[in-house]
Amino acid sequence: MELKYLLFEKKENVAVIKFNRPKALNALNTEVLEELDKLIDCIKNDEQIYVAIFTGEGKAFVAGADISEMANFNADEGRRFSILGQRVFRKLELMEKPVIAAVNGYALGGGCEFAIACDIRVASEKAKFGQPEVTLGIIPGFAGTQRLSRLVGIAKAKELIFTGDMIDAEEAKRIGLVNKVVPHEKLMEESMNLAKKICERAQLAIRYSKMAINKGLDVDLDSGNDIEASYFGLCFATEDQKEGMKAFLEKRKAEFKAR
Ligand code: CO8
Repeated sequence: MELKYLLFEKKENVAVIKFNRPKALNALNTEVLEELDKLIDCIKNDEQIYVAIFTGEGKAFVAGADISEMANFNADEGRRFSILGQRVFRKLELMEKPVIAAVNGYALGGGCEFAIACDIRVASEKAKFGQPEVTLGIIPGFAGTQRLSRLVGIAKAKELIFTGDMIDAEEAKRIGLVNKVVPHEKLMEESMNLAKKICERAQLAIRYSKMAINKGLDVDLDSGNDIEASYFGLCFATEDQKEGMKAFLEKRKAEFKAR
């Protein structure tokens, strides 16, 4: 697949994707979103890929949606751009494989929304987060009004969105926006270590966990428990469950095969 704005490489079972439009601080325009859309399909369909890591080239992770592209939008164009971003981010969220955002720098507006659509966020101590849309006369449009409040709570989400203030990595960690803050030069190593640890586990069990957590977030507890029970049952139809439990009883390390 030809990529203009994204760098893609596979390191064993880990896909590493870099937003690569550093002159515009990796801002998301229609072309980038369309590339991302296709790349997510490739990652989803590649059986060798267990985990994906997204990061950014240069001083930004992603400094938001592309302001030069949006500047002359009319209402319909704005709505369609929002729907495009929402659809692509939702596809990433619904992909069963775990996705880590290795946030190297600015994660603003659509960049913060993208990081939130990933499963786990590891931040460099240089990372900065924010939803500055109201400083531009718009609101978050790639599901930031929805996911941010689910992640950090309504009050913090409203504070960040109403003020447009930027917060640093430590503050983002404190409010639960990121999982972990690491020294800048260790960002990829730490993210890769996390990805490798996940790769060693039973892959179908991880994918079922992700689906159970994500689907459960949208329903009441009893319905969520039903979802969990269904996925729990499915685990017993996998070879990994047989191997995992057999290995435990034989006091040896399990050898999972993602089946
Ligand atoms: N879009 C387009 N270009 C950008 C963007 C962006 N979001 N961010 C930075 N750039 C460009 C700059 O224009 C500049 O270009 P040039 O060199 O040609 O002048 C280049 O990147 C470097 O940027 P700066 O010179 O500004 O770099 P600084 O280090 O001085 O500042 C900042 C870094 C603080 C990150 C600053 O660039 C900034 O504030 N950027 C904008 C951040 C922002 O407001 N992001 C939110 C955008 S809105 C959004 O994401 C909404 C998402 C939902 C859309 C819904 C659809 C309708």
